[in-house]
Amino acid sequence: MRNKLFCLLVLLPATILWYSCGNNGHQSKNTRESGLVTFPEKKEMILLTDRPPQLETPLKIFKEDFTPNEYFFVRWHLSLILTSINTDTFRLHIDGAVDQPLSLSLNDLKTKFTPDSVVALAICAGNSRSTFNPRVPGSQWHNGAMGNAKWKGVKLKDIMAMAGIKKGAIDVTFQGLDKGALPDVPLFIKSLTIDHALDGEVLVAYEMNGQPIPMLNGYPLKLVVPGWYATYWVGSLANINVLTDSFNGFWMKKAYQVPASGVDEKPDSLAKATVPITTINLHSIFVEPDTTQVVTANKPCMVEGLAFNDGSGIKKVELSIDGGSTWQETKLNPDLGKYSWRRWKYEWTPATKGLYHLRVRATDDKGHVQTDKQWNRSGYARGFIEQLDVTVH
Ligand SMILES: Nc1nc2c(c(=O)[nH]1)N[C@H]1C(S)=C(S)[C@@H](COP(=O)(O)O)O[C@H]1N2
Ligand SMILES: [Mo]
Repeated sequence: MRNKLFCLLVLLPATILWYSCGNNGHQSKNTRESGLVTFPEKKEMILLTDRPPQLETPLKIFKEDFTPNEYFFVRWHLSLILTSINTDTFRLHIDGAVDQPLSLSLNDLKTKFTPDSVVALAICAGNSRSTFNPRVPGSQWHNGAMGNAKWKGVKLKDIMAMAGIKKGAIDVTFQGLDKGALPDVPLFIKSLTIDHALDGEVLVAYEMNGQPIPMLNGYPLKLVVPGWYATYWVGSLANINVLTDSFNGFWMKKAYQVPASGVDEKPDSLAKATVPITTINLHSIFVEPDTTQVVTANKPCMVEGLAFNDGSGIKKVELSIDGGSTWQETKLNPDLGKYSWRRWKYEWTPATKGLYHLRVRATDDKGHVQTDKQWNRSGYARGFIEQLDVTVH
């Protein structure tokens, strides 16, 4: 079944190429969402690029607690991604500074370890990049390079315990089976510190929302790093390596860097020192009303959206209908776990016709509130207060 589906993938780029013409992110949301495409195991998604596939989830899908697998965003960096795999011969290799290198089959992972699961938001560091001002290069995502799912698999800590970590271990690297089209393209290898790898929260997942992980999302195994940007969530994971040095690969030391002082810098004074991006920045977005919806005076309109962060809890989400002069608290949906997004709602009945500037801001459990303005050259970790302009008829 998977093999057949993925023969299609080879043919697809030619047929969908024309969709990508002009899909450069400069259009309004409606235009973007009219150029929807389908890929194997996926429903209608917004196409950013086809080789490698970068597919964005349409905003309307975010009215659910969990993002269905067939709508879950897709982001690969390297062109040669896995399109089929022999699950009988596939092995996850654990090597390096370990007492006992391991070679685990999918069956080993499912039978030799206690399963664990977590509800966690996967969000690309570059989510919402297209809305940075001044604009920045990179994949021009709107808000749909994220999704909330229940991940099931094995604790990385348990796999590490089976291998036995040698003294002096510093970093652990994770590599998938994807490759660049040219030999000098650096392989997609990410690393975590040994302490992080052993924290008991990082999972090697084989299931997403109760199903096998779709091929395009990294079947058969995906590293799940709760609270951290999805750049660490290595898909088609096949090699784990324990190092006694710190890892210096391209995808840690060159790509996915943010200013050492945080995620903020100025276009005319770029930060000199940068560090790898880490945890998910506090942010909240609007999902409804969307730009196609007609809002009428004296009629209730449901304003709703999402708030999320690194797992430090969402204390409250406030909405302003007057551009930030006054704020009211919204109603939060039940908490699905600290690494989940949190849905919020507010029933708004505009009294008069006219243009309203809606704003949303979240406060975390430690009392941090979203900031007013934020920018960095890579368009990462967007976290500032969003505004939605609504014309009431
Ligand atoms: N093997 C591999 N894993 C990867 C990537 C990749 O290019 N190759 N991209 C990362 C990035 S930047 C993101 S945002 C997420 C996207 O996961 P998804 O495609 O399942 O949504 O995968 C991460 N894991
Ligand atoms: Mo990403």
